[in-house]
Amino acid sequence: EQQYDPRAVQEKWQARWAELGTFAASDDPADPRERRYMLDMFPYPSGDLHMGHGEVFAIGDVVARYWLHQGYNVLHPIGWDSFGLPAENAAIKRNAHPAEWTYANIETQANSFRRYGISFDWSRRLHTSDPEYYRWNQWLFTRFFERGLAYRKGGLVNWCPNDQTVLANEQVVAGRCERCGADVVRRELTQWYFKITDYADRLLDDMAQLEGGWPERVLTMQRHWIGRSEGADVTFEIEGHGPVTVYTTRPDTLYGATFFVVAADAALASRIVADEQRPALEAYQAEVAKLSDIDRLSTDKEKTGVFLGVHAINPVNGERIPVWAADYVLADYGHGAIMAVPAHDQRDLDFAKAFDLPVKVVLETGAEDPAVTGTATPGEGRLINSGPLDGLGKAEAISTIIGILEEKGLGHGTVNFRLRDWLLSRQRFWGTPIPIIHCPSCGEVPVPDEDLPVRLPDDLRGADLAPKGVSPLAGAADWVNVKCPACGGEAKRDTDTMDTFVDSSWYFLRYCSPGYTDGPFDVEKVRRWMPAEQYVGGVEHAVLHLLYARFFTKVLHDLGMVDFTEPFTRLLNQGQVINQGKAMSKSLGNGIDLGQQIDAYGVDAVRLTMVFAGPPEEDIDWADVSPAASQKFLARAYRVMSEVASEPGVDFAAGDVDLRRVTHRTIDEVTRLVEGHRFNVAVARMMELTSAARKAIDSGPGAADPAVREAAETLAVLLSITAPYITEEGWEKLGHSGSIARVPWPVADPALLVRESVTCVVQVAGKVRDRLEISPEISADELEKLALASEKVQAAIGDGTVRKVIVRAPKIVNIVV
Ligand code: ANZ
Ligand code: ZN
Repeated sequence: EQQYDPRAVQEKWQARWAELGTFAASDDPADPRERRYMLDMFPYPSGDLHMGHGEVFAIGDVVARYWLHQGYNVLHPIGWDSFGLPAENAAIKRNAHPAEWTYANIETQANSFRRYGISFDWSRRLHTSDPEYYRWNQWLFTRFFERGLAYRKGGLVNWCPNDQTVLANEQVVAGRCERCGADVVRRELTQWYFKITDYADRLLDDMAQLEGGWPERVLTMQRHWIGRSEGADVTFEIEGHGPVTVYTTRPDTLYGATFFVVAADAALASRIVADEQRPALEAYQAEVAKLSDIDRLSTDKEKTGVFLGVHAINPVNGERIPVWAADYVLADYGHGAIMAVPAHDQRDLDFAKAFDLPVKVVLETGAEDPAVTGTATPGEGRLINSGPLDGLGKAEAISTIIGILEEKGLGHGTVNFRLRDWLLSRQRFWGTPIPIIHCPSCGEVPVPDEDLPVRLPDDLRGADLAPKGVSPLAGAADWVNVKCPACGGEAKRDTDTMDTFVDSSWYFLRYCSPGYTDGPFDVEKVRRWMPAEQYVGGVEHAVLHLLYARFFTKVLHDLGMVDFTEPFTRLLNQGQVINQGKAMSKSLGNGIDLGQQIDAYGVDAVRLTMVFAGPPEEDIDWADVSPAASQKFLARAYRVMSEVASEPGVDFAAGDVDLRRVTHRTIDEVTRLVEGHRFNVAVARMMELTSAARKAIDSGPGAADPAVREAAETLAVLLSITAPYITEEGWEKLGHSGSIARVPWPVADPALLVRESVTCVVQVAGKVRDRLEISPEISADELEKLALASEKVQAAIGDGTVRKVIVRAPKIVNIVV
């Protein structure tokens, strides 16, 4: 009985891999192998690795190791997304510097990754909180700034009262801070933005390149987030206040506008309100400030608003319509004001009902009068009550009215996006300082490239970092006060730091040349490795990180630094690891610790369990899987490898053909299953091969048959992509030296894939009349039909009547006449 000690074997092979450089990607331009880049979303160093990491990296490693076996030059790097709030909060609590907590956790995770046996090229390791890394965030910011793609503006922003910092729109989830869950409020502040809206069209159009390679739901989420709509800008005159433009997707309904609504919190509302209505407006504004956009846009929410005491003039028919302020119109979408068409827009109709405003139908849709039913008719129809548009259909009416508006200078066709510019400044410490110096005479002056990085001061700690609404950096006078690089006068550094999503928007490029000092990355090396063929990570990044990374790539393309426009060819979103049907959490007490699982079952069994549990996209309920069963299977596989009694290099062709057929069918299927990311089914096939080999040893041709060696070697290579340690050990037992990781993936012999056939004897009245070559798995019914269809059998039956057919599939058919 072979004893197998996972811990000893793990340590042995970790050392061996490092020594052999097994997983080092080659940058040698003469290396003839085709390059492939396998990228996992890099971790945040919040503590030790958890079960979720266990899953992503186990899955990513199946692909990386498979490619290595397929002979690719594989880049599979690792690094840490190591700036961010948790480190800062920990530092405040412990009166320490955030770097202490951060780098201690990174070491813990790095050790766990080593133990977990992921095929990383460790020489490319990076940490975004290293000055050598964030220096290039600053350099890139400066390039963006020079092109007008980084700018500062005042406006209403999302503010997390708990974290005391602003948040990007993408970080507000259902009105709450994505990090801490506090209700987000709106504040008027001057902040830095990236002009991602300049790229809205390209972010949308380039998705054509991702069809098929990215999950459809991620593409849909991005499409919605970008939110392109086509419509028209139409200018109304507000009596006594001049022209105001609205955005509408339905200019065809212009004759049906019966009132006008301004966002309660838009400056326009305060500007045009009549004196007698001002107190009412101000009271209302105080209420609206407490609401999130989600609340405001909810169709279920009761409609509220205030009449502003002024009227607007419909540009096409001169009608006077009342102007209201309401919360269901948002200040920062379109123009922050709308023409309300209650007959054909439900929210306008709800508002009209609430305040007893008129409803005018301008589309004949066949449905009943919205004023009566309370249900607006937003669809298609023939135009009525609409002057020159009467009788037209929707599309025709839209182009006609746009033509009329353009001719009169009262409007034009336009495109609108839901996407807002990316708010990137944060009032926190543990991030990349924004490399701008504010000079009273020169304004915003970028720090010259040769003075980068602008390092974080290292004397701030503990309470110095406590949130106070302005960046902790503002308290470091020595750091803040500098000379203006342009005029030499007294000036001050910008004290905000960058959103950490800036760090993760280009880290995958840095991996291609991590030590590079002449720029963020070596353009030539990036050209060779990128785009990353496969990216693996959680779907929670569908609109944040993945949109930002795509945006950065396009800007870098325009800067002439990369020659592609999409960074990730294929994306796989793994499911979550849950327990007892629920997400793991401290409060539920259903947490599972990755380290403990590894201690109990060994790395291979845990990794195999992750991969075998189901399709990679689906959640794994740890209560439903069995690492103990995985461990047992691995022991069986290892025994097969240990018991092979022939020498390496024997001629497989001389081996037992039945076992050879199973082996080659397994190769064929597993290859296709791995290519199609059906890893769990691939593992099931490997289990079948193990059983077939076991049987051949025990009750078949025996352990010395060459086919047994072929099966065992094949099993070792196939299984090594998800159980690396035991297969390395097995490979050694099989008499080989070196790592199994670079052994060529086996190729199925087509001759052995041909389905086996057996000979079936057909008797008529006790005499053999025909022999049929058929599949051994044929059903009795099918075999009976085949036998009766045989010409020889038909001839033998002649005029007789078939009284009975006895089928013993697949060997004999007996026809009684
Ligand atoms: C009149 C109208 C008639 C509209 C109709 C719709 C149907 P999307 O598709 O999302 O771009 N709208 C415009 N600006 C708004 C704002 N700041 N806050 C809330 N709603 C706003 O939506 C565009 C439509 O949403 C516009 O078309 C406008 O209502 C409303 F039968 O104008 B519509
Ligand atoms: Zn100056």
